[in-house]
Amino acid sequence: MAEYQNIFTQVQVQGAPEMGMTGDVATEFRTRSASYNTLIGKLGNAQLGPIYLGWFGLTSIATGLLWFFIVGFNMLISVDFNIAVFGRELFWLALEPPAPEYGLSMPPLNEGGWWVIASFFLLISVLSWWVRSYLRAEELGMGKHVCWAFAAAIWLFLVLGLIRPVLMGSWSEAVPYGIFPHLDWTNYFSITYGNLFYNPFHALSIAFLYGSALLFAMHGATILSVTRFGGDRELEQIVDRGTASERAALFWRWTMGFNATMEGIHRWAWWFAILCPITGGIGILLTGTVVDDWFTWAQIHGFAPLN
Ligand code: 07D
Ligand code: 07D
Repeated sequence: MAEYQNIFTQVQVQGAPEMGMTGDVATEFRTRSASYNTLIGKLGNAQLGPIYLGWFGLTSIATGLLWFFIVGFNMLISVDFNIAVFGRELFWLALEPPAPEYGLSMPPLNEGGWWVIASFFLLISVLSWWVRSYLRAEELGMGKHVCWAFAAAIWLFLVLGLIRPVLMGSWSEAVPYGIFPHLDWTNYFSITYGNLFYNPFHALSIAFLYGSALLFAMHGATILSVTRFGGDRELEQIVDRGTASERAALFWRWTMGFNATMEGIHRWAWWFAILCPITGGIGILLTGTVVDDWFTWAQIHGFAPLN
């Protein structure tokens, strides 16, 4: 038996599953049963289910699968349905957007038409999953912080695949579906527009990405280090501050002169996380529409050498 227990190291008690709120909460689309899995219990909560589907969840899964199969079949066609080649080259296969000459028109299916159709389904899928996250939070009387954070990621996704291509007048500007092909696109984008490192919004996005990782590490580590004093009951510590909070706060004041609060650290994390794709989306939106060459732009603004 472990020496002490907290919510991260709990003994896996497997009794009647926790079915969640009933009362005012709609139950008709919720599965009726739940099960336990000891292995996933070592990573998080051992209980699997109940799960809520509802119309937006079902729409999202159905359109997501349509996107997945359209992409998959196009990849299979590109290797003449040879499963061995498909397996070997999966990471390099792609469904590419149409060529520039088609602009925003509908091209023949095999020249980007399938890309347009697949993208339509992916759009519906991602947006309905967002609505689902909003409605589930609403139903449980929660704040909408998760939904707005997800919306920040969707902003970058929309800029990359919809808003910027429409502003540029061509689907060919959008990202291909494929593992390495989408990395090639990213590299090519940077080269085409004169090195994305000189785009200040790319820099801001990186600062928030690195900052998010640092804050997550600091917060996770801090809470784990005071769980023996009840620090993992974070919200209780906000309303009734115990020595866990006092120690954690003092630790940070000792080491860097300043401490976040039990509540505030989650706001720091939320803002850093959402600002990564928000600033990133602004940077991509400006590229090719307002600024054609970031290196030249940086020379004009005095932070790249004039040769
Ligand atoms: C860990 C949560 C789970 C999500 C996962 C992703 C798919 C795609 C596609 C079979 C952190 C599931 C993946 C459903 C399957 C097919 C055709 C999230 C976690 C595990 N990228 N990107 C990856 C996407 C863009 C870039 C990996 C999506 C931009 C670089 C994965 C999008 C640019 C690198 C992936 C998207 C860009 C990656 C791991 C959409 C600039 C890597 C992702 C919809 C931002 C890394 C081989 C991960 C890699 C990687 C998915 C967009 C750059 C396949 C869905 C266009 C430089 N990207 N990406 O863990 O290993 O995310 O690539 O916008 O090095 Mg990407
Ligand atoms: C993609 C949000 C959309 C995703 C959604 C999820 C599904 C699947 C399935 C769960 C990630 C939909 C999910 C459909 C669900 C399952 C199973 C978020 C996404 C809605 N860069 N770069 C960034 C760095 C260079 C380039 C951001 C570093 C080079 C381009 C980030 C370096 C060149 C773009 C970042 C570096 C280049 C970016 C992404 C270093 C290439 C973008 C932030 C050290 C040679 C994107 C403004 C993010 C952006 C972006 C980091 C270098 C190109 C901070 C650290 C110079 C074209 N780069 N980069 O959250 O916003 O992405 O740029 O060299 O578009 Mg970069």
